[in-house]
Amino acid sequence: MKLSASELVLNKDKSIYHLNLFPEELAETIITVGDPDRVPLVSQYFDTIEVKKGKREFHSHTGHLGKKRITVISTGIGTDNIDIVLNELDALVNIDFDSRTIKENKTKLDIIRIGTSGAIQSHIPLHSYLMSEYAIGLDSLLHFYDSQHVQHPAIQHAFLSHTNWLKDKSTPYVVQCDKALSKKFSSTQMMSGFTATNVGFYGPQGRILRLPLQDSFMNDKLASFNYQGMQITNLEMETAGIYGLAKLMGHRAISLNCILANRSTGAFSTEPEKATQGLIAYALERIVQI
Ligand code: R1P
Repeated sequence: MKLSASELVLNKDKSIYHLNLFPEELAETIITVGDPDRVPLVSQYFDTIEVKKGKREFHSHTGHLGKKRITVISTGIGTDNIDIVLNELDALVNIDFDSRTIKENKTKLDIIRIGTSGAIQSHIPLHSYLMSEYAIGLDSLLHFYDSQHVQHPAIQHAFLSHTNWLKDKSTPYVVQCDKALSKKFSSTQMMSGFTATNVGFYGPQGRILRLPLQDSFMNDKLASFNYQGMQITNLEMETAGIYGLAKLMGHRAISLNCILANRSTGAFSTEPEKATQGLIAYALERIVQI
């Protein structure tokens, strides 16, 4: 089936609409970061950089580190942006832009998020590295796709009843990382966690500046949720969307978080850049070995 101009949107030069990339400009190993300024902090380690592109919040550098060809791309904030980034990355490798048809032989991407996050358990120190084994999406992104088969309904039901979750907010979905990739990034330096992904930084993460919350105990309930020994460790804004869409599309994804805040103790890092740089170096060391 031929995808119409309104479904597969290309720029005049035939690059993909938002990411502004041509298929040949994308590597099969992709690092996603939220902040566009983090892109050069990753690519500074590359031996060579062949492509530098940018449009809106989506900035990308493609180059080589050793034998590995890597694209680092910024997603901006939130799973709404993840919908754009994951779909366009997938289109770049699995859709033929000339014929506007889906390719028969699919390419599997490795997608590694290097992000920042706030812990909700008091024992998780600032600057620790946390890999999301599972993620719970408190946004609604995955429900727009035929996605029941990649969700974990038993955990979702337990979460709904433990938190007395207001359905007006969302129906949470639970998704898992790629297990093979998780092995590649694990070490004694890397904690394993269960990440909650939400649609905002303030109310949706239980922060009160001036506005009262619908549930002022939300973070306590998230922290005390325990499903067969599995506890929610941290809050951020992309991981569940990345895991869900990557799995549906047949890609492998892993989310690595540098813990910059502890919401339980009220602490925030005084050296966020240095801490994040450490995680970038850690991730790149392992990416070249994949
Ligand atoms: C909020 O400040 C942003 O930081 C975290 C959240 O997920 C959200 O995107 O990740 P990044 O530092 O990777 O953007």
